[in-house]
Amino acid sequence: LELAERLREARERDELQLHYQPKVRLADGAVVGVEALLRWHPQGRDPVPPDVFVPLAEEMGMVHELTRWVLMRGVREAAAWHRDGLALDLAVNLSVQDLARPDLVDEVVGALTAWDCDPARLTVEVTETAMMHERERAEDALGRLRALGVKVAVDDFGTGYSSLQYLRRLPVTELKIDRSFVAAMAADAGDRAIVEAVLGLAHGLGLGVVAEGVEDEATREALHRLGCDTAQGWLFSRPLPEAALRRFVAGAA
Ligand code: G
Ligand code: G
Ligand code: NA
Ligand code: MN
Repeated sequence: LELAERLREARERDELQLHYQPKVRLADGAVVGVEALLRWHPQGRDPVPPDVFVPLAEEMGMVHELTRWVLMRGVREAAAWHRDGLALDLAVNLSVQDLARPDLVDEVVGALTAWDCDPARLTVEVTETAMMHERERAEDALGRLRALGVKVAVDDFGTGYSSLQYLRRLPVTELKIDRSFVAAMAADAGDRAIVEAVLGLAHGLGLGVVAEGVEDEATREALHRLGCDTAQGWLFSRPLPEAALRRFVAGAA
């Protein structure tokens, strides 16, 4: 309960931060985008990991406040990168509760307008479980975002309850292959087969693919051989604070 009270005050107390994990194009190593990941460091305490406080915020019905903050901060920083000539896409995670509320699209538009950011530079990441849970509203909200030019990624693909039929109907542009399949693919033929099947599915449907959780060179190599476009993971970079991200991109260019 104490943690919950502190979370309510985290924004006012300036305890939230965004870190950015690079998404790398495998063909040439270029950083093509970043995923924004929320960090919370309560004053005078250890940081609380997002897989603890995001579910807590969901329980408390305050995840929309976090999402609004992430959108405003992330889009503001992305617009500054673009003005500085850094062509980086920004991906923001949405929770299932974001899909269920009627003001999501207005809020995304509000952030893009406030910072004068090109909608085509923004991707929202939604887990397949969240999409399936909120089918109707997800289809509506994501369709409206797509119509504005915002891209839609299916996060943690392969781990949730999903229907391929529905995937075809949803306005998605990208599949993110969950790291549980990617981690061992260089050594495990079964995992490799799954990754290959997802790549085939994505390409057949005209979708982009991001492999998550690439931690070693052998995995990068295997993904590149299988025709995967883009990857994310500790091999390239951990999620970084904004200033460190700029240094990373400058070094990779
Ligand atoms: O940042 P880390 O890699 O530890 O993320 C752990 C989990 O928290 C992931 O499932 C990630 O999607 C989720 N997460 C991180 N930042 C956000 C955010 O801004 N919004 C939502 N909804 N989830 C987030
Ligand atoms: O659920 P989502 O895919 O949004 O979560 C991203 C999570 O994965 C974050 O917690 C991030 O820190 C973590 N992550 C990113 N790259 C790697 C990696 O290469 N290995 C591992 N183990 N975790 C990673
Ligand atoms: Na994500
Ligand atoms: Mn993921």
